[in-house]
Amino acid sequence: MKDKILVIGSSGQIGTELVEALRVQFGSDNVIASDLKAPEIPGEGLFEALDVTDREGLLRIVKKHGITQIYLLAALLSATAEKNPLFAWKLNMEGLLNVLELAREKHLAKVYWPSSIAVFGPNTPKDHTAQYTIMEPSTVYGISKQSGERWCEYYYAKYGVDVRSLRYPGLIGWKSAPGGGTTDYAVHIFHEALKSGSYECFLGPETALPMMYMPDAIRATLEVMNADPGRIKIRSSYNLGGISFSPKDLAEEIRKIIPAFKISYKPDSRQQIADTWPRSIDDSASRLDWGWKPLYDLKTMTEDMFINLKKKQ
Ligand code: NAD
Ligand code: AKB
Repeated sequence: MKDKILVIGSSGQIGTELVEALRVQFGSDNVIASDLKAPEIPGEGLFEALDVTDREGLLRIVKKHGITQIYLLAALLSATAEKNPLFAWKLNMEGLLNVLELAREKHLAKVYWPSSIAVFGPNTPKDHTAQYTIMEPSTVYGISKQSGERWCEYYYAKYGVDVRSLRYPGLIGWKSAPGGGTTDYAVHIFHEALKSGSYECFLGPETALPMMYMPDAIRATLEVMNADPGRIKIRSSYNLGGISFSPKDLAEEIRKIIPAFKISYKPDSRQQIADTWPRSIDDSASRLDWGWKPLYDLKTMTEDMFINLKKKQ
């Protein structure tokens, strides 16, 4: 059967880039973008307005296009979710359950749903955090991702839904703005470095977190989805490692390109969230099972961000 892909939440930070990559792999006509809001720059392929909590609307689009795979990206991220916890729970859980149910009923070939390092919590060991360890998230976002992982595992075990997932770290890209997370400083800092030569960071200087450059994250997503099903041994979500750095480390790297760059620190409520997350991730299961290997480090990511942001100016 021909692959027909639906990306839900396609106008966001990841969706913008994932849709592009999927259209290269499957052809523009076979990838349908969908979101509450249309993309800022209309892409080459089809777009459908969709609220993922509207089950009937979702079913209508799946039938209309003969969808065989869904990538579900619509969610509230950590910082935004803390402002409206019950709405975040509703969107993050209802969206996932609608997609998993539909995948079961309509025998979809595959589902992709991202989890996050937010599944870990204050009692989790912080360095090289293992795939299986203490997971007691203290944010509503983390609780929804932890519960989502259990649901993915359940739908695979009970109904054979081929659902695959990665625990993304904080993602950094130049093509689109981040959508309300705790790791967003690591994107804003590049824009401000070019615009004003300085940045006031909402996390403290030593707050190291797991991060990843967007091209690595997109490649990881395609690789885990293209892997032979027998190689996907974990059906909750895979730890995914990239780079680990603090605001101070990133500022030092930026100064290698913009020597006069200045950073100041004014931690806000996002600091409390960051303090509960790991500093670095052990992704050996991803490496072993489906061959994961990140390509970018702090230096190459910083250089590439500036090259592309300068071109965009
Ligand atoms: P984002 O906020 O940039 O994009 C989410 C998109 O979903 C937005 O375009 C929004 O309009 C859309 N949306 C919201 N409610 C919707 C609804 N009811 N129906 C349809 N669309 C709706 O988020 P992102 O950074 O692209 O993240 C995508 C996924 O990846 C999320 O599940 C997020 O938790 C996960 N993730 C992201 C990161 C990161 O650093 N960006 C890290 C870990 C996990
Ligand atoms: C956030 O900060 O909420 C996201 C994430 C790590 O899940 N970037």
